[in-house]
Amino acid sequence: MSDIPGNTAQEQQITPELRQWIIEQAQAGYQADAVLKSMLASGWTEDVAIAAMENTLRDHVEQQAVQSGLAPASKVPEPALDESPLYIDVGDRRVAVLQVMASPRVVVFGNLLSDQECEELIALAAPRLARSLTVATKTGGEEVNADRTSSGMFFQRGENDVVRKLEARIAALVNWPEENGEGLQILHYQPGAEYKPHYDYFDPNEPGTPTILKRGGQRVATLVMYLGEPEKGGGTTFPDIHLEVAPKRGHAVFFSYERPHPSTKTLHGGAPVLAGEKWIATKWLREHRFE
Ligand code: PD2
Ligand code: ZN
Repeated sequence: MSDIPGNTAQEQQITPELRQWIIEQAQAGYQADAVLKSMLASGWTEDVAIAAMENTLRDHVEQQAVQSGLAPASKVPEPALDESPLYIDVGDRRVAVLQVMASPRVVVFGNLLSDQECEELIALAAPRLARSLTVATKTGGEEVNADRTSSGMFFQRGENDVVRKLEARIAALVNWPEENGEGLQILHYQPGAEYKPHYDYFDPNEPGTPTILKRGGQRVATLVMYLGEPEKGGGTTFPDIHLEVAPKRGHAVFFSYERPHPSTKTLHGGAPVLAGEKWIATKWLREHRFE
């Protein structure tokens, strides 16, 4: 590994030369812990060295992405996980943090909904179910899609007590304004039903997308909440990262995507239900107020 530039460790200043050195070490294939060790040996304090590495590499990756023609990253919803809490207090409930992945950002929560709330949502939705539609990206309208064999419905934002309570809870959990959320969607999957892998953001290259974006900008995060568990199958899969989240009642999986691009690795699907029935509620979060 090359020498660390300058003799600034006493002042702990992140100079452009230091930033350049950090980028070069990463490009040369040195792992983060080796680079950190080298900085510590030169007198850097751990906090400053870690922050310098994280900030420098994050900015660099973002710069490269924009230079290669990608849209700049959007701000995204994010739960407060900095101190690795086991629970997040969302006002009326303590939500358990069960699993956290940094990139892509995927977080599995437990105890987001009570059994009674799950049952109430299912009962209110059941009489209003219809075969699920997906957004027709060619036109901006909606269409039946063989890749999505569930049935579903949307609640209006704030439509009833249980929806209002849940929406306030979600806003507190992921630090995102309630008004940027689409209405809660309830989906019901019977045996054999599935939702083939897809991205939840709107494809910027589709002609219908500009119309869709007028209602609140891009989707930037998704929260899938499990209301009723099947006996087998029905997990939420993330093929790029070989992850499958079990559809356990009261649990939820959150994931965010800072630009509408596959580099976010947020391809995901609902695996076929093999036995029993699966019920979920999905909350899609937009960049801006959703009208
Ligand atoms: O039901 C699911 O697990 C699932 C999978 C993929 C739901 C959604 N996407 C969605 O509602 O966007
Ligand atoms: Zn989805």
